[in-house]
Amino acid sequence: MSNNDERTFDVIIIGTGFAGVYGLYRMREAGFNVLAVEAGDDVGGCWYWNRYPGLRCDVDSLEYAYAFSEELQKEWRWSERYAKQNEIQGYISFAADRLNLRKDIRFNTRVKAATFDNAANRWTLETENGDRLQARYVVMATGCLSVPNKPNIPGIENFGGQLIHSVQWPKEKLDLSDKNVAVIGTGSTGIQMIPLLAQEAKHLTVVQRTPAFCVPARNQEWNDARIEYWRENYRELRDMARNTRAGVLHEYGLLPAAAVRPEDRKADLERRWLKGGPNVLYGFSDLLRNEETNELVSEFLRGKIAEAVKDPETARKLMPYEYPVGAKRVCVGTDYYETYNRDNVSLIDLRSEKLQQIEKDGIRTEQGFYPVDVLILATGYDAMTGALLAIDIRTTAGKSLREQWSHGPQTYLGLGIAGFPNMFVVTGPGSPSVFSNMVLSVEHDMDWIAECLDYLRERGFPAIEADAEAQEAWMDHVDQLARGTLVNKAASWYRGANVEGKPQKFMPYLGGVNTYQAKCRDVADQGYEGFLIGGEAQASQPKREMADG
Ligand code: N01
Repeated sequence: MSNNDERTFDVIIIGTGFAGVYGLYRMREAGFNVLAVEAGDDVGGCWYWNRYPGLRCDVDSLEYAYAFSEELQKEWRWSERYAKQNEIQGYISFAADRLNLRKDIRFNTRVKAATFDNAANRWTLETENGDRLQARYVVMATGCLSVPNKPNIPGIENFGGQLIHSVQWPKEKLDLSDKNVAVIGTGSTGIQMIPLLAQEAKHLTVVQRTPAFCVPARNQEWNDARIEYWRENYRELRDMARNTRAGVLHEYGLLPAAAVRPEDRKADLERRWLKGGPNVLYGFSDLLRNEETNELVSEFLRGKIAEAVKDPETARKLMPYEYPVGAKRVCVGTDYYETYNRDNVSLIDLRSEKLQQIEKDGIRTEQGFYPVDVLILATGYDAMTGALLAIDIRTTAGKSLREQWSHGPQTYLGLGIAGFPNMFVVTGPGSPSVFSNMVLSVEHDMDWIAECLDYLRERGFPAIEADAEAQEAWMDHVDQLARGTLVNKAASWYRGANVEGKPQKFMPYLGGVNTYQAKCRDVADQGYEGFLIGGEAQASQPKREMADG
């Protein structure tokens, strides 16, 4: 394949994580001429880039897997409830090999610009290697959590030791045995790595800006009976998951807390706590809508911190009070709180101990100096919009996505963007995405896109674009759903609050996976209602036609 490909592909997919790998297969099976491009040198997306110690998924592995293929399901055996990074990356890689996809993936190819020619109905992609690629449709499978957030921490440029962002963890093993290590950030990433770093490092200093709620994983190896049960029933089980609000087979309590007797509430929380994973958050139906319910669960979780951490002062520092539980992502960890009982672990709680600056060999706060040889930024991502806006996306009609989203993202169903024809986003802002089982959601989105492209092909329509009015109505709906809950009471990455200067707007759709997928189905059944379909109609007329399509 030459670098400057003269061909116009039907579809180019950007990214080969779970979404891109499935999308490539799905589009190919539908008879499209499809290419995937990937910045890394292997498939896996976030599971390729991230390889920090302790990284696992916090959705059961049997559910955090493709559902579309009986063969994949039968041939792959997950070893544990919460699979490790290398096992998940291995699985995506296995799928790519088994489905013979690699020949249609260009690795080490990062797209830097994409321009839609409104007259020719064609996208041209420019890569950092200087290649140009053309396609009628582009599918952004670039991931919600892929661009690292590197905050401007005072003095960080003066640090003389080894500085690592969790997303760019070195491939070679780090020997930390005689090192003073510090971690900045106590989200899911920090919480997974902290217990393991504490076991390895001479001393570990944790810098906490906001404490997270962390529930115990209670990870375990799968036994054969469990695996067999899933293999035999996997179609039904996956369909059941699709019909839930998170796309995961949690045990969803149907009642608000007020409808449950006080003694039963506590017993149910305890039972769920022992079961492990996020189940403890699904006991009451109104956790995210009712402040009293939320406080009840928050207080239960704070009580667990007090039980786990021996020093009451440290325990108090680790307790979140400033936001409702669930309004920031609840973390799933192993021995996280217990780690603070170790002699070689210190906690800098920035709420009570102000950071002055990072210096050449450590961290200076108002209360002291902490020597550091290795400084780890577990500071998260420019989530949901970062990877899309990292590409300069424009049209010859004068649109720029960076300009259009300067006040926050706007999409129709998370899938289409008004003003940008023939471009689809997978798990985009305005879809359940990060509030769902991502694997289930990416499969849904890719299926929907492939069916839509098939519809256009059958009818000879060369262009489709989200209608601006439908988009506005959808985003109002997304906003209303968030306003009906407590989620706006936290400075979370769901709202862009973690990145300096980013517009703050709650981005995921909170109506549930089941409702969302039904809505997408209706839109398709109504001839892609809310989309403008343009071009030379050879069959039935679309509902509305694009002005210049
Ligand atoms: O990132 P985060 P993450 N000074 O943004 C702190 C998924 N994931 O990589 O809370 C000091 O959650 C920041 O503080 P604050 C999962 O969806 C899944 O941990 O903003 N601190 C916070 O403590 C997750 O939610 C898995 O006040 C600063 C931390 O850095 C998402 O990825 C594993 C700071 C960032 O936490 C992101 O998780 C890992 C500053 N200037 C990740 N800036 C699993 O499947 C930021 N912080 C298990």
